[in-house]
Parts: sequence; C-alpha cells; structure tokens
Amino acid sequence: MSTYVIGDVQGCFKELLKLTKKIEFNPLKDTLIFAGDLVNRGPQSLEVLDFCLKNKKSIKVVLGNHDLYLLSLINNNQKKAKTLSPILKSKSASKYFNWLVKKPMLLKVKIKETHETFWISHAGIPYFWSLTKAQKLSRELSKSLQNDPSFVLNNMWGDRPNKWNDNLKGTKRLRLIINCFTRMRYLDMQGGINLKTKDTGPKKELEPWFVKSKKLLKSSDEYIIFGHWAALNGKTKIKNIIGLDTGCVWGGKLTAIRLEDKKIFAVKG
Ligand SMILES: [Mn+2]
Repeated sequence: MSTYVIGDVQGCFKELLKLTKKIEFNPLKDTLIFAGDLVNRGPQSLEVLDFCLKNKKSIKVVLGNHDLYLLSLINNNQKKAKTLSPILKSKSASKYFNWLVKKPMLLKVKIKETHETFWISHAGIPYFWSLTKAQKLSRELSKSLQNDPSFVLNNMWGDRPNKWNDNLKGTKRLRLIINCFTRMRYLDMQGGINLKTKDTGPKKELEPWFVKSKKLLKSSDEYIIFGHWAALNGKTKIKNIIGLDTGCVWGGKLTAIRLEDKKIFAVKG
C-alpha cells in the first residue's frame, strides 16, 4: 500500500503509463494523487482523463489552472481548443466535467507509518494564509464551484486583486483564491502575488512564494508539495517544500514521489 504524488501530466499519457509501470501501481492497493494540470498542451489529454476515471477509486486530484481552463471550455460548450478539442468533442465531456469539478484545490494527506503530513496543491500555499485557513478557503471555493460553476469559471480570469484581505468578497475573492492555489509563482515586494514571471533567473523585486511559506510548516513532519512551475525543475532548496513539475510536456521528466519514504521516481518525457 503506497501513496504517490505525481507532477503535471499535461496530456502526456505515454509517460504516465511508463511511470505507473515503473512504480508498479496497483489500483487495488495504491493511491495516486495528481498535483494538477492533468490536461492540455500534451497530445493525449483525453486518454489521461480516461485513465483517471477508470481508476477513480484509487485516484485523487487537486485542480490546476489547465484543468480549470478545461472546465470553463466544457461549461461554455466550446468545441475547439488545440489539444483539448478531443475532450470537448467527446460524448463524455460532461462525464469528465462532473468528475473534475468536484476535485479540491488543496489536499491534506497523513501517512500513518511515518506520522508525516503532506499539503498538496497545484501552485502552492501563500504565506498570508495559515494551513488551516488554506483548507477552509479550498472548501469555500469548491463549494462555489459545485453550486454555481458558471459564476466561478466565467469570473476567474485576471491577475487582480493580488493581495489577500479577509474582507474580499465575490469574484475578487474567488479569483485570488484560484490564483494562489493554481497560478502563483512569485511574490512582489509588497507581499502580493506576481503572475507575470515564470523563469527562475535572479530577480530584484520578486521572490518565490515558498521562501515566505516556510513559516507555515510548524514541524519537520509537515510538507508542502506542488507542481505548476516547470522551470524550477523540482528544486526549491527548502527541505519540506517539494516541487514535482519537472516539465514532462516540455521534454523534461514526469516525476512522482512516494510519500511513505519520499523516494522519487521519474520517466523521461
Ligand atoms: Mn499549472
């Protein structure tokens, strides 16, 4: 019985199969947790979703920005969008929608054997929330997404506001929650999230979100795991904050971590 977290698959179905072979995934015993961005850009997004639905009892997912994009396209009945078109045109589009729309922004996973706790979200957890607050906000967002998907999916676009405040309401609130969980990479000097910059070269006025988020982890038994930021190639230089996006869709690797012993498994993209 093992629990694996897998980085951004982005429609790379062949690599996903190779990886599940490498870890000897047994759907009757093991759990796969996807760190978001199952779909888009890669060639076989539909096959990735079919794999997930086929094994849904042993699969957990947190939503990534590309997954939300897919939900918005299905919700608006759009049929064409480059690599997502086969899903949009499929008779099962609503089946994929109904499965994905129930997925959380954040997962908390406790491993019995080691007494370790892993907080998993696609982009990370910003320093201005506590872990408990992040969990509450993830639940709040999921509730809105399920009660009124059109409202959430049609109002999530945009980079503002970029600073948290407990009094935020309506679309501003849901947009910032979504952006923190699914798009965040850097913080600016005012402590807001900066959504423009991707590369990891030296920055004068920006710092990676995880530098400040170290303080959220109160013991060495707690970890944050995220995907989304391929340019990091998994490196945060912070022991308890683990990046899993190793850019499979860009010719890098698809990476998994086994939570019981934190062993890393990877296959070439
Ligand atoms: Mn992403």
